[in-house]
Amino acid sequence: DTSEQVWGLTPPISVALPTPAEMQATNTLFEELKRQNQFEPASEDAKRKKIIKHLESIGDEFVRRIARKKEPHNQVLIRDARCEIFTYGSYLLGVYGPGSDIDTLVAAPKYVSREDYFEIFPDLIEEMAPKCAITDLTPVEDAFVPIIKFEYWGISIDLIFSRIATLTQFPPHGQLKLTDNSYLRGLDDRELRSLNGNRVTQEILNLVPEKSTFRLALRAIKLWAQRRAIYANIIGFPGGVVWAMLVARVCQLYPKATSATIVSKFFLIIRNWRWPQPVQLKDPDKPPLNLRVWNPKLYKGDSFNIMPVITPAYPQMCATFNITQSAFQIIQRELSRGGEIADRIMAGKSDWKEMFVKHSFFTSDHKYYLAVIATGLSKDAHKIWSGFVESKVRILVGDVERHQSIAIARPFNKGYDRKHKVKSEDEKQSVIDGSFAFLTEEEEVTAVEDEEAAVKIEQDGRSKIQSVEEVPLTDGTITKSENGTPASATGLVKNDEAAASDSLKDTPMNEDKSKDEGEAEPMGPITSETIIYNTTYYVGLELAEGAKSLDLSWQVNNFKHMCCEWEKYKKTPGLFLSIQHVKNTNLPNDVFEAGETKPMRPLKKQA
Ligand code: 3AT
Ligand code: MN
Ligand code: MN
Repeated sequence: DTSEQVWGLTPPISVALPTPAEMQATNTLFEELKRQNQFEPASEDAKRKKIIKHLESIGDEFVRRIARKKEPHNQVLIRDARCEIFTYGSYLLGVYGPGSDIDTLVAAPKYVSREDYFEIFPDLIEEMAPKCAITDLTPVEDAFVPIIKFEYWGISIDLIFSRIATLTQFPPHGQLKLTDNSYLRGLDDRELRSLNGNRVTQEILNLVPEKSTFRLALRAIKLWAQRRAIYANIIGFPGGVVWAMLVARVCQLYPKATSATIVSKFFLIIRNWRWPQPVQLKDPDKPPLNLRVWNPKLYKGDSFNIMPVITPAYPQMCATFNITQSAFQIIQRELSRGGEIADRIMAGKSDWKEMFVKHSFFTSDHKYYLAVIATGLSKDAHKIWSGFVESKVRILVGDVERHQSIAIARPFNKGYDRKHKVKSEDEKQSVIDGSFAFLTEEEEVTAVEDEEAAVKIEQDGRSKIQSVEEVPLTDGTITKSENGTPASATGLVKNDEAAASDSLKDTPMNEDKSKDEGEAEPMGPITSETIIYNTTYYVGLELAEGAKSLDLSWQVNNFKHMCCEWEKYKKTPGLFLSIQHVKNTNLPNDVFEAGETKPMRPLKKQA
């Protein structure tokens, strides 16, 4: 009797079958997700399957070549040489949409090494794929999870690799199952991490009572989390795997429920979860190997996780270790909002559209922001630098949120890439330090201290966080540049109204640069036009009640020092980092979508 089955660590809360109203709510959910373009047409689906098949043939050829090279006389080994392709991520979960990539793992027998993979595979893809199918091929060998990224017929592919150290020959395609713990034997950390994605995803699917119910509910939660800007693993919010595990746990508690019910119970259950009690989908297996697993009793560090969500596959890990106190607060708020809307939907008083309304991070949530600007004087340098800085933003957030004047420091879930054409050394400098357009002192004072005008904003509903209106934002670090002349904004390509209030000229980074590389000018003097690239990560601030001043110099400098200790930074010329204060009224236009209202500076009172 399946109704007796316990999915997960506790018995179900309810085994009730869906009511007609709940089924109807699931139908309207499905319709709304379709309307919001969350599903791919069948033709695209077939294309993905074909790509995976191609990758399998390329993988087989790759393994065969290595077999020939390393065991030229072993005819049986060469004859049976083959790889196995596994997927993970949204593709394996079955919740991918038109913009999703295909997360793919190539597994190979023990005589194939990661070095072989990076030496042979990139060229082999180009050689064996249909003409012009492959673009933007980028191998990243020294990553935390080494990866080859490319586009195949316009679909992004993340291709990672691992050997299976216990197998000299693979069985015919489709028979190898990575959920078997014995395949972990003899692997290094990078290989273990590469297998982890598929193993975790496979387990999640095995641990939910009804996959199709789970999938539709997860699609809804993923869309909700994206629209509310709380979906971003690197920046310190839950990523796809975490949302999947949370939805899976709710499915276990309501094994017979329909997707709409799962979504509404999701908000209820997760909002009231007794953190830091972990969310776990099953009792951990008896450890088959001696790998480190999440264990707050054994490891002090593990006990600091604010909302631990533990992966089900060995070695069990906390997938939410990077969630900050602020992120947690924001998630709780969003869960409350989601729960209220879900209740109304289930009562027939609202519809799903309301659930997926976009966040108001730039339009009304904050009055003050930090802008973390990672600049590179070449496209490639900028790409690795901005990626690195992105991965550190949550550390800045953690330091800032512990400041006594700060209630919440909320990172936005994605960075803004911008390209600037500069015509002079001055323009270049102003882009690098973010000062390319800033307010005069008079405007600043008016905006902060004009209480009457500020109240007006509040009534317009444009700004909610005005509790410390009378408190000037004094900031030790972020001082006006010495000469005080606003640089011209003419060099901007994408948005021509970006504005940052203050600038930080003599950054530790610039000091380090001159020490490391002398006065070398990486791109030579600017003659006509030079393009520089940057990415800006925004952190919205909420000041603590009664906050009197705000000096973030320590936090900002700490962050800069941390970033510039990176080996690659030291080796690569032409990288810069700047951190700015930006008021809501000075946000650049490109953070607003058509139809959104940009916060306005209150009009100056005529004396
Ligand atoms: P999409 O449909 O692709 O947007 P997804 O859940 O597949 O959603 P990703 O492709 O970004 O999301 O990630 C798939 C998995 O890859 C999730 C995680 O296990 C792993 N992963 C992604 N980014 C990182 C990262 N920076 N470090 C380590 N693992 C990562
Ligand atoms: Mn993916
Ligand atoms: Mn991916």
